[in-house]
Parts: sequence; C-alpha cells; structure tokens
Amino acid sequence: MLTLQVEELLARFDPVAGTIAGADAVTRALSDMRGYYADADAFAQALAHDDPRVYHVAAVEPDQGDGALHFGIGRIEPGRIGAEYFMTKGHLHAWRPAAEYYIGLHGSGVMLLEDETGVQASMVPLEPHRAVYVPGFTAHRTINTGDEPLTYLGIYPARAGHDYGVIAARNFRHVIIERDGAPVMVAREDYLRELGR
Ligand code: S6P
Ligand code: ZN
Repeated sequence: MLTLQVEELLARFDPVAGTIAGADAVTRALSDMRGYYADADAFAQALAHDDPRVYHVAAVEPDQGDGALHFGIGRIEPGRIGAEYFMTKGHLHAWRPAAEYYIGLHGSGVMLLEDETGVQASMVPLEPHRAVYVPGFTAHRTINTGDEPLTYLGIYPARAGHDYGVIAARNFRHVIIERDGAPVMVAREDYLRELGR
C-alpha cells in the first residue's frame, strides 16, 4: 500500500523525450526487432548499415494490489524498414481481460489492434489530443507514421503483465505500411505476396 506522500503519488514526465523522472526505461534497438518486420531483406540491409534505437519505454509501477494502476511512456523514433514504419514489438496482456488507455503526447502515429485470432483488426490514430481504448483480449502495437518522434502514455491495470510470445511466434496478421505518403493497413500475407515471398 502506498501512503499519501506527494512524492509517492506524483510522477514528472517529459512528453517529448518520453522519460519519467526516476523511472527505468527499456530500450529496443533494431537488432532486437529481428523477425518482426515483413520485409526481411530490407531489415538485413538496414541492420548491416546501423543498429539505431527504435523505441524505449519508461514505466511507473508503484503498487501491485488488485485495482492498482500502472503507466508507461513510450517514444518511437521515426523511420521505416521497407514500407513498414518503426514500431513496437506488440503484445497481449498476460492477464487477458486487462484493457489499456493510450494517450498521444507528441508526433503522429497509429495503433494496430487485433483480436486474438487476428481476424478483426483496426488501425486507430494516435497523436496529441487523442485517447485510444485498447480492450482486453486485444493484441496492440504502436507505430510511428510521422517524421518526428512519437510519444504516448499508456495506463493499464497493475495485473496486466506482458505476453510477447504469441506475437513473437506468429506476428500480427496485418502490417501498417506507407502507400503514397500515408499509412494503410494491409493483410500480412498480401504484403508478403507483393514482396514476392
Ligand atoms: C504496456 C503498454 C506499453 C508498451 C509499450 C511498448 O501494457 O502497452 O507501455 O509496453 O508501448 O510496447 P511493447 O509491445 O514493446 O511492450
Ligand atoms: Zn499493453
């Protein structure tokens, strides 16, 4: 249980840097994203050239009890691998009923949401002045479709946890790719066919 000490209740964050004072951050470089991009040749070419940071996430997880909330701030750099934008790995919550709110802070992007089968999918804009509801039982990936860093805040039940296994094994059924300067959602198998794979 937390006390009502201000310093336990107040978090200071930088909405552009995507940092939270005193909080640890997890960083994902391009080399951590092997297998996540559809265009394996473009991935190998990019990685041969450089291993940039793709995104980082800082989280405040003060309390573990039932009903407790956590939040994280993510920052995704601008960039693309082939036609696919820089993005997060994406996950389901280990506790599947856990929903989440995403709030855009800076830059412009989208969220790719899929139900557990990948049959139902949606591309939802994520940018300042937008809050996106991610229902429970929904795989979610965040994608920077702009030219500057995308930052966002995600608020989720303390019990949510992360399950990366399903996505690592079979990926999302859809990709978000750039077409004529704008993001579109396309079935992964159609994009792979276009690439000749
Ligand atoms: C946690 C929440 C976010 C993500 C972050 C990075 O439930 O959805 O804080 O952790 O967007 O994505 P990922 O897929 O690497 O955890
Ligand atoms: Zn989540």
